[in-house]
Amino acid sequence: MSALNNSQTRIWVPGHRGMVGSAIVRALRGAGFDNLLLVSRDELDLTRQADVEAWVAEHRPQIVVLAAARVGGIAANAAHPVEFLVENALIEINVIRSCAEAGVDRLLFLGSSCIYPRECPQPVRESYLLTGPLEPTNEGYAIAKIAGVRLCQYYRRQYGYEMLSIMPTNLYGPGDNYDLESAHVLPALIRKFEEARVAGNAPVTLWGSGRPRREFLHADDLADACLFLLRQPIERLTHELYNVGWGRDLPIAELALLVQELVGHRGEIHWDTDRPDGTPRKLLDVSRLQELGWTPRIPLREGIARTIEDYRRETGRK
Ligand code: GFB
Repeated sequence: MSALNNSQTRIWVPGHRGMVGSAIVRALRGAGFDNLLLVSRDELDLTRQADVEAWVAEHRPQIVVLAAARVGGIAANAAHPVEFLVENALIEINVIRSCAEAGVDRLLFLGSSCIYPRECPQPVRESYLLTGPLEPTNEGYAIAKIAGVRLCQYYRRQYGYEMLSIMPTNLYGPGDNYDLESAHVLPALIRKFEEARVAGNAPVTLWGSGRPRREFLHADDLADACLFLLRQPIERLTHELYNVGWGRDLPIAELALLVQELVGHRGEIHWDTDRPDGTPRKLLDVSRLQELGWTPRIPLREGIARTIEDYRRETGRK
């Protein structure tokens, strides 16, 4: 049976204010699901075990899409491994365990492609998990996410809960973090090129060599994949882990030229090679999800153009 029975199904989206969580809420509402359980961080701190247990026992969500996480780009991850490991592990264990104890129908856990070994063959298949050392710049975050993936697997295998994990590639979209020290590359590029354009096409300094390759997926496509998986009968979901992406990547230097063109900046680009490159490549093998019948819809060029519009609206330039 599908987990999404009717429009009155109680669905909890922890992390609903974030870029990914808010995209999932938009998708659920757009599909007619309006019995959403949304609780903000001020009302419920997901790192506090007793509070999470009490809230879940009271509200008894039937479906959970766990989108709450401490996230950040390469610099934030490298500088704060303690917080990335501790906060994410606490959120995952508290939410997943409380939901199991309250008898949740289905739980979808959102991981990240950085859980896979740094040097694994490309494209990265789900089966490569835990076959080699991790990328050091985000090891703390990756270890927490691996714990969440495994916890869902264990609950499914040991107790039969419908818990599964999806591994999105690098995500972008409206409501992203544009703080330059903690942002991911795409929002950082949009802000840097836009500010430089406004300043009369000043030069832009980017990080690393520009050679690492990355794959990007719009948050609305990820949300669509979540809905797709929630609608599948569990018998079709024979795997515990599904990669989500395009299965296509590009070098950061090429991404920079694309953002520069779409922003309309006409100036120099400098590369600060004192900043880390991170993992050389993490292209996902997306055949598992494709075989089930799901593919993304928002091409990179269009997605970036939309995100630039969103950014200009948010910063009052439009
Ligand atoms: O997106 P990003 O911060 O993280 O960086 P990761 C991707 C690549 O873009 C790196 C380069 O090679 C950066 O050096 N880059 C160039 C920049 N200019 C910039 C810039 O101005 N800002 C940023 N941030 N990068 C993260 C992980 O890895 O990816 C997380 O740390 C998570 O754990 C996330 O998995 C999806 O792709 O390297």
